[in-house]
Amino acid sequence: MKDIEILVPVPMREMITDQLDETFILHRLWEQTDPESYLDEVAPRIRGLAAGGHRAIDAALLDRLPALEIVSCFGVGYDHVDAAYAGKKGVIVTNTPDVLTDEVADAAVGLLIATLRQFPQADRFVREGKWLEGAFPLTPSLRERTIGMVGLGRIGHAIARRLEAFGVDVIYHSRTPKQNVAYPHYPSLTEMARDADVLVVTTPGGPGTQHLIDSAVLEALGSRGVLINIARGSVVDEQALITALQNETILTAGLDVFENEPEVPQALIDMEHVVLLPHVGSGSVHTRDAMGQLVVDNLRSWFAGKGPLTPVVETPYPPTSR
Ligand code: 8YV
Repeated sequence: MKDIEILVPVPMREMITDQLDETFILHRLWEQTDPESYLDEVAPRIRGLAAGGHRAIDAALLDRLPALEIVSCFGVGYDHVDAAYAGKKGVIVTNTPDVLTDEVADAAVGLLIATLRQFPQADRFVREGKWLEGAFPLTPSLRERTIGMVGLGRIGHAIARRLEAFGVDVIYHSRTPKQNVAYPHYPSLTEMARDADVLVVTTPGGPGTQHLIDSAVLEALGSRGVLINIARGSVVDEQALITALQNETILTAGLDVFENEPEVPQALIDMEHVVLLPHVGSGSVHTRDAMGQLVVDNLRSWFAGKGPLTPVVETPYPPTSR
């Protein structure tokens, strides 16, 4: 495989690039002084791409790489990759499902509890010496809440399973009901929001879910309502959320993702009662290692002629007639 050329457009963890270096010829695009002319020079020979970060792998880039066979993405979400177009061109796209499910589910439950019980604020309270002046104010609670899962894929399911152990009711919204799932299904998100007092967003990003959580959904969630988003910033209309928080249309929010991250609107930063995380859902050494290994293993498996390990639905393998 030493003659196979792989493009890495943006920096990736060394445990990924070191292993790819051992197996393939690696082109680190971000290290080039003139990346555009470098890409022009190597493009005809590129057969694989390792996609990190959220740099768009769009139709224009795919068209520049005529020999491309596979795009191996770091992350379960791949809304930055035009997978449908890749599929039309016969290019396989892979992601890193399963290996991050438990970590992200742990993070979602942690964020939910931290948001309700205001643990980050309580930590600041201790550090600022305020405890000496009096007790920390009482907080909202997870008790007697109904949790509305927005999406019930692998991660949504893992969160719901954890929440069952917390003794709260779980309901869910998805386009079609899931097989063998006992939680009540709501075809209408607004109706579910009316019956829930927490929404946990776990749907994939992309055009199909753009601003799914809008002012009408937040209005339906109501003044006891809490929004938790560990999916993609694009799923929530951030401006509508800011307005709903400012007007106390909903109670609070815990957000790990943002529409234009790493930029976070000042209006959210200024709100003491919301909890904001820097997209760390899968961000443990253990889980990022497992994700990185799957990025490497997908490329190795493909170029060993054994097929991709985790192809996305838009690029099934073996190919079906599409
Ligand atoms: C990653 C994620 O942090 O898997 C995903 O979809 O959002 C995260 O686990 C991200 O993809 C890394 O850039």
